[in-house]
Amino acid sequence: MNLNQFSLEGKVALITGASYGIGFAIACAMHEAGATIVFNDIRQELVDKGLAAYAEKGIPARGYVCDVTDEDAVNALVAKIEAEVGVIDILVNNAGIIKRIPMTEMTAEQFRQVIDVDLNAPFIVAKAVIPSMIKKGHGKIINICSMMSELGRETVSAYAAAKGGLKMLTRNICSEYGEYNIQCNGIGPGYIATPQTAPLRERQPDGSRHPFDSFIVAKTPAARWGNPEDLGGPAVFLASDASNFVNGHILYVDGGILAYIGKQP
Ligand code: NAP
Ligand code: GCO
Repeated sequence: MNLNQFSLEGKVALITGASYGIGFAIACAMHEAGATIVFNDIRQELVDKGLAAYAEKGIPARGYVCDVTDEDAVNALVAKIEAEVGVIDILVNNAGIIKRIPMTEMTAEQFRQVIDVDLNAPFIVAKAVIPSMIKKGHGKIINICSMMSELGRETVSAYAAAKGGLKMLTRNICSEYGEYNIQCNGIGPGYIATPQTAPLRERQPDGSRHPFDSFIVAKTPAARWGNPEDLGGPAVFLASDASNFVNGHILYVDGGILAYIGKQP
């Protein structure tokens, strides 16, 4: 087998919201596979923080400030990247937010905010990069979905609706642009230790583990939370030629949670 098929040499990868967390880890893995890394974040201070973190790892990433929900800003970002770095070969729609509020207490505006970042923005950014991918004759789009693309739970109605929609947007991009040699797949991380899940892992006042922390460990065959680095290899696979016949697939990187009923208490 030709292992070069996993190489990203010569490819430009845009990872959204990648100053830290899952996006940062995926960008680092793609750099190691040879990709040129470009990322955006919503504020200059975050972009600066990200640039410093990439530099510390010897990664010459390019960072731009852009709110992925702003279509004009996204179109300008893509044009700027194409002019300064090159056509985007790989897009990772990673930027995302969550609001954990019981549905009957969530305002419609709060619901809309989550849908805007977690579903509308991946549409906007994918729409902006696809034309150049078609011209170039290939492209890879990776949408960061979630276990909540498959399951619900209390307080995350907007997030689950968005991530469920993102699963179907992934399949539709596959359906509409597969003939142009564009592969659009999703990664569905399990519970990963990042700032987004920090509230679910906070130590209790008595020093004990958060009940949700213990719950997730019991529900995971791997008996641990995931690390952002666990997502690097799967992302490189879906960004590489090794996955040129994989399309419309959601690859769950969850330590086995979705396959497991959970350990008996
Ligand atoms: P995170 O730590 O909250 O990082 C998300 C990043 O996206 C942050 O840098 C955030 O900036 C940025 N962002 C938010 N809104 C943005 C916008 N409008 N424009 C540009 N950037 C924006 O999240 P994470 O845990 O790394 O998760 C990354 C992705 O994985 C998300 O899509 C999340 O839903 C998904 N996911 C996470 C887990 C998990 O367990 N952690 C599991 C499954 C899926 P700010 O800091 O300003 O918000
Ligand atoms: C939550 C968590 C999850 C994870 C992830 C699971 O509140 O349940 O934040 O939503 O972030 O999406 O795959």
